[in-house]
Amino acid sequence: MLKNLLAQIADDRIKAAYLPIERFADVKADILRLNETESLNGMQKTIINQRYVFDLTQFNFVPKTIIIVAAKFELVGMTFNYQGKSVTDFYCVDQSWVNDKMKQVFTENGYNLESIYWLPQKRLAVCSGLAEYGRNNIAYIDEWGSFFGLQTYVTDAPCGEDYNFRDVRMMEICETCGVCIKSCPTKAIKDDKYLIDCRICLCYLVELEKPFPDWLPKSVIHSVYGCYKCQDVCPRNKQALSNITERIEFSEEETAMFLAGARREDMPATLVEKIERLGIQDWRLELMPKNLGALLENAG
Ligand code: B12
Repeated sequence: MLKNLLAQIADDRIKAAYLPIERFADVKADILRLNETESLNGMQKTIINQRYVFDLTQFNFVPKTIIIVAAKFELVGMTFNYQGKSVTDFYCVDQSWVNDKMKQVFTENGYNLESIYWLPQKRLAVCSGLAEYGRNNIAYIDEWGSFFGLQTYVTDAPCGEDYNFRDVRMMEICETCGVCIKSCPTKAIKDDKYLIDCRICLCYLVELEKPFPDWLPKSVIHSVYGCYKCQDVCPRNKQALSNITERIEFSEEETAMFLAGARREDMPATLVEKIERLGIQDWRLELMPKNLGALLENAG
């Protein structure tokens, strides 16, 4: 049944798996065990104990199934030109249409469907057979590497018996590779434990609406919206990274607008079109002055 519903959304940019709602208890119990077996930092404790709380009574329908959707990122190159400097970066563009399409198909077939962000998305993707963990704590799918986003939904459509459920697992290649550990600019990926130190992960520092901490060598900042070092060097990502076929060029004036913290409504239509193609027209623009500024400084 669920297979038939998902067939109506079939697209080569998405892959989906599903689990009966009862299985979530197993996943949650495994995660809560980390409280005892790992020395978690405050952020990890908050996520595990206060965010990944999944209350079935919050819905106005009886959830029967969790659906996990992996949506391939489109990698779009960006070039910023400013005062004679030119810096390149890339952005992972979401498949933003998936949510609406899921809603439409399930509603048309008489079911309720709610998107929920605060579920252990990577772990659910791995346990449902959709993905495998990499040593860098990111989930991988064979031909896409790690360049995809995850979406999770609950629905009252019955799951049926044709689902997979397996223990959490890491890709075999990671057992002996370790290049992500070596390349992590802030040493957030640890040799002796699987969980990363998320408070020093460059992605976190870049996303934070605060200046970079003093201990961080500014020379390591290489992207406006995150860090790609552990994914860049990963042998499982070679193919995905060769797929950057589109590049958006930002002129001197456009780059200056980003640096000045311009919002969407302050921008000319030509620039709005570019930021909307990337999907950065929201809060992401607020990160531009800090991060693009650092990138341009690094360009000498
Ligand atoms: C908080 C968060 C962050 C934080 C902390 C990330 C972290 N790894 O600790 C920061 C800001 C640093 C971050 C960065 C990134 N994030 Co993020 N992030 C999240 C968020 C909101 C929660 C994840 C989390 O911290 N959970 C708590 C921790 C404890 O759980 P966990 O990371 O799943 O870890 C599990 C495993 O470690 C497993 N486990 C425990 N022991 C062991 C042992 C072994 C051997 C194995 C295999 C597993 C295992 O159990 C843990 C609990 O499930 C999720 C969305 C969501 N709802 O889950 C997105 C999410 C994980 N992020 C995502 C992305 C894309 C990124 C970045 C790649 C973005 C970028 N390049 O700029 C980086 C990757 C950094 C990295 N190396 O992990 C995607 C991942 C897609 C994918 N392909 O895997 C998600 C799912 C968002 C989405 N909806 O698409 N992120």
